[in-house]
Amino acid sequence: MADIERIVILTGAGISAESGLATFRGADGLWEGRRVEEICTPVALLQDRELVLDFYDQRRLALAEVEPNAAHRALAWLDAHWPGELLIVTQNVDDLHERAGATRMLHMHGELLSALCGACGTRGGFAGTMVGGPRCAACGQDAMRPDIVFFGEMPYEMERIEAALMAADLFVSIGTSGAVYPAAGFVQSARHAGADTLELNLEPSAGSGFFHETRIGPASLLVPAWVDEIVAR
Ligand code: BV8
Ligand code: ZN
Repeated sequence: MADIERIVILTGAGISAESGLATFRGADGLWEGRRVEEICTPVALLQDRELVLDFYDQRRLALAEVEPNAAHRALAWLDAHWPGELLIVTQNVDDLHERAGATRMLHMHGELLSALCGACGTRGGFAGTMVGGPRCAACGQDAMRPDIVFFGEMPYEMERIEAALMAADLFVSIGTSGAVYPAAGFVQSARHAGADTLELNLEPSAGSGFFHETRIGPASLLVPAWVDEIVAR
């Protein structure tokens, strides 16, 4: 690999699987028999508000039962010690990267521990349950929703992400099936901009063909090994 200075790391549900959080498209990838593509939409929020709020309430409450795993901790260590540019772009809405200590990161699909007012757009930290929950503190309307990017909605911080991909020397994708865009297209953007591209995943993904290298295995083993390798270069 050429000299590496600027790294972009994309993570998906697979990095949190060994912490006990269900992935989307694994065997357990359904919620009460519904697919995430059916629940995670603005229409579902309008038509079946309680079901959507409960889907996120349950996942928000489950955060208290889980801990970051060795993969989150290895990335947090790299974040703290890597002298060059580094950005962790997570598709995940859990707080396991933060709890492991990562700081140079962003949640492109939103966060369980944040609420958004559908009426006035106010966003803020939220830790409770939304079913029968509070009204918006800013505008007083009963329009609180999870601060989650639904299908058909624009992911957060896309300009910052695209700038990082254009400048990257190395793009690493960890624990994602490559099923959801625009995240699934990041590898192509990075590669087109001249970055080396590496995939660490439990099984080949929809995007594996776009990576210079794919390593197959659990994140808790592959990620610490990759961090050791990149700092020893
Ligand atoms: C947008 C919310 C445009 C949070 C999510 C047709 C109709 C409508 C839309 C579209 C369409 N065609 C394409 C689209 C666009 C759509 C899309 O891509 N749809 C797909 C289904 C075809 N995308 C969007 O709508 C996006 N927005 O395009 O906006 C726009 C443009 C201008 C203006 C306005 C709008 C928004 C996408 C975000 C949707 N929100 N989630 C939540 O509920 O969590 S998506 C959801 O899936 C999650 O966020 C997750 O991040 C994402 C991807 O899932 P993965 O993280 O990859 O998880 P998955 O289970 O799939 O895979 C896990 C992987 O880990 C597996 O490969 C497995 O092997 C591996 N693994 C398992 N265990 C381990 C492991 N790896 C390592 N170690 C282990 N132990
Ligand atoms: Zn409001």
